[in-house]
Amino acid sequence: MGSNKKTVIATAGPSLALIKYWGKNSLATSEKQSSDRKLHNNNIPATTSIAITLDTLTSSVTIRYSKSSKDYFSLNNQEVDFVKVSFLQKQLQQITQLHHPYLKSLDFSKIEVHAKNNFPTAAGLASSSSGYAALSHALAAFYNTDLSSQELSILARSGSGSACRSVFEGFTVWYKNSQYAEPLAPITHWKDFRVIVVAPYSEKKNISSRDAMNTTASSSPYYKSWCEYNNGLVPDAIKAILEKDIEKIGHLTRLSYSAMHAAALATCPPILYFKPASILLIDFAATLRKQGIPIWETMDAGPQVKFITLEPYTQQIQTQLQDAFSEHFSNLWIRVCRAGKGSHIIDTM
Ligand code: 2P0
Repeated sequence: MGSNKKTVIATAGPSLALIKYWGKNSLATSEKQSSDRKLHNNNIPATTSIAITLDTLTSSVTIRYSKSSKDYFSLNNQEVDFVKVSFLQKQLQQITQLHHPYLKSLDFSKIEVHAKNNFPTAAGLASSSSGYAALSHALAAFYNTDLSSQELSILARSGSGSACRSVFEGFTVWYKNSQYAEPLAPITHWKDFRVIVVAPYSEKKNISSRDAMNTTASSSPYYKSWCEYNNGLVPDAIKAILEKDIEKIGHLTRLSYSAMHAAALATCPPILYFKPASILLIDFAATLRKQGIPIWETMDAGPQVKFITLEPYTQQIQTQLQDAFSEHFSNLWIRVCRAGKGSHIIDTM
């Protein structure tokens, strides 16, 4: 192993799920535990998810040796607990010991880590997927570990489940019980596929995805049905993406998010991510669909709404959005995204 880099900057885009990950399994209960599994047994999905890595929205992470005698981690220029970085450092150490035993132990001298998002953080826009993918990629490069993309996906997943998908470009699939995501179709596959991200609210969500998933699993009467139902959507969703069938993937996307939110809403206490503007935006999409415009909505762990559509319709949809919402939601935050690259290094010094 060569000496550590002095500075590394990595970037990644958020992974928007069309077919959702919502619920965790433990491999230990179902499979014989090898040391490998013991190390990597968090954020193992109970449902298969299919997602698109977005361009336009980005997380970037810079790592360099600390100028002071302590580790330091900032998110959007505010100091945050280093424990998240230190957890990933330990995971990285374990991956290299298991899979690259010829490498020496990593030199964890004090470092500074600066993470930034160019979009609202922890507001239901999948910033943890892009953030942990960029952080994992930056750490792996900083320590010269030369991980494969599958190993990077495992590392990112240990930080946040959905981050394992942001390692890859374009459309991705993460099978239930798998430790890593896989590429499904590259950026070039479906050039006019678009995601319009609409965020009427910028505040942080009041319940984390992790807690919400665990509460759904432990107290929703529909949890088991949700998992079976969502996993049943997967073969048709893969086919729809490979055949570039917008009607089909739009329909399946709607089925997946609405079933996920129904299962979450049935918990005690209920997990309710919808806010007034979310409902208005869902109605907006339904109205446009009746006019023949291909537009379907999805929602994640927050009140924001994402529309999937095709490039020729994006201008008309944006104009109608402004007409319908600007009076009541002056701060409507809208971004039109294409399929983006997977996590990557943008600079090393
Ligand atoms: C997804 N979400 O598939 C689903 C749909 C939100 C709704 O993955 O606990 O931050 O870190 O594994 O990945 C958001 O949850 O949760 C998420 P952890 P994560 O994108």
